Amino acid sequence: MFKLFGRAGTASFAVEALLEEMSEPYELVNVKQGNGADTPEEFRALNPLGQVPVLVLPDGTAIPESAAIMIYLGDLKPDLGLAPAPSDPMRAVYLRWMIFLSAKLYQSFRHIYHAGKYTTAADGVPAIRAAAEESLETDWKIIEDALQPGPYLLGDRFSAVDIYCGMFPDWSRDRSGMLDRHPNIARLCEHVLTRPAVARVRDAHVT
Ligand SMILES: N[C@@H](CCC(=O)N[C@@H](CS)C(=O)NCC(=O)O)C(=O)O
Repeated sequence: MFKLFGRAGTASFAVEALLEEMSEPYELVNVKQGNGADTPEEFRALNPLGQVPVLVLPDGTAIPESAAIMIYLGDLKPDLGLAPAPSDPMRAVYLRWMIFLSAKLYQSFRHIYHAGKYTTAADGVPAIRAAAEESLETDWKIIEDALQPGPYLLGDRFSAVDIYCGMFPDWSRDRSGMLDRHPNIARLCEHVLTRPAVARVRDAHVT
């Protein structure tokens, strides 16, 4: 069985939702924020960064990095159609969005919520955070434009990357304002977050 190290309000939401979508059983292990003494020894060995999510495969292989986990799981049961096959031209588009979400949008959020980790200046946090808020606006605009005609990132084809994408608006300080300004993202959320498998886990992640 899979073991997922996660925490409410983090990217373990997307992984849990994908596992539910696949009807894959998993054990969820809650990891407290930080990498302190109360962080399970087992977890620190799996990810020295102390970040969640980390998925441990039935054979014991550990995968940190949310995009890697989403890509791995999306490919696991091809019959479910959760990811374009490697030979499908849409595969490149799919990978592009997985990486954009992980390397760009997620990083904008990290710079907002963990701003102190991105500066050594005693008074550097407000500037890091302000730049990250601007960066985030750029990211939303790029996603919004890509969702035309939509409704998904691969057009009319739902895939695992939409679950990943649909998670991030919940992290916005002003979710409803952001979605008002980005109707295509709002539509994607409407489609994705109402899927029974996704809705089942979302309540535990949204406060
Ligand atoms: N690149 C990593 C980032 C993971 C990450 O930032 N996780 C957050 C929760 S959403 C975390 O564990 N933060 C605690 C920390 O950075 O100390 C991924 O995509 O999984």
